[in-house]
Amino acid sequence: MASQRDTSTICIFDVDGTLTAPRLKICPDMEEFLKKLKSKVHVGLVGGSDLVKIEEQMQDLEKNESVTKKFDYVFSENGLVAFHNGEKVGQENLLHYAGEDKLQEVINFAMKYMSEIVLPAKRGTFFEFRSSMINICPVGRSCSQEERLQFVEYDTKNKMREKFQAALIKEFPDAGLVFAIGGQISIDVYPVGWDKTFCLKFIEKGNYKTIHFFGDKTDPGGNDHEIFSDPRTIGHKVTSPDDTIKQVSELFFKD
Ligand code: M1P
Repeated sequence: MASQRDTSTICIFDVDGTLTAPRLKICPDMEEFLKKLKSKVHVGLVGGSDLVKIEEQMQDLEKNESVTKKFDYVFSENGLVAFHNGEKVGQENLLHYAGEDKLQEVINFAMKYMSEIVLPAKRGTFFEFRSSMINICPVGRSCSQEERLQFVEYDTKNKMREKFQAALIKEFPDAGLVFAIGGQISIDVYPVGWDKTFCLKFIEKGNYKTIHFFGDKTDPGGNDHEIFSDPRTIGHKVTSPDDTIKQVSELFFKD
């Protein structure tokens, strides 16, 4: 007899570095694994990226089905844009919340800071203004995959983003904004509280007994830290998509 789906448990996954390699597409093994997991428990995604990027990475191109319909919950921009069973259930607006003046101060400071550093490459789109956050990208979001990896190597050695993050925090201590190192090449800026714990307000409506969270950027300053350490979740730190499969298998597919 097929085992019943446990509707009192949900697994929430970060996307980049947890389900996929950073900014790359989901691999078939992971796709299969998530389908299998979905037959056991509820499954949700929470990414820092906007929905367009999460769709690019997670979409089942053969079926041309939106990612929002494939999982119980899909949260883009940390859950500030939220979907439940394919329906949009929430969307916040950074500009309304923070106001033009404050955002321009941050953008102007960041432009000045970035104009004074030399990197292995600088391309285009240094700021991406999303519904609920500003993504600041010193190499430029239009860089190639090769230039992305070149930046990662440079940043690992020189701690460029950590220094930039520290400068932003020092300049705007009371702005009510968080400056988080989310992915490989950028810094996310959003109001305090608009981190990934924001998605829990939707999850809580599902009355789950157990909420597992899996993410790779779980250390302080990383964009998985708050939800990983939130008392409402059981946090799991993973090191790669393969490690995610390993840890989830130990929890749900032991025999
Ligand atoms: O992993 C989530 C992050 O993904 C991208 O980061 P990067 O391009 O720096 O690797 C961005 O979309 C970022 O906002 C997001 O947090």
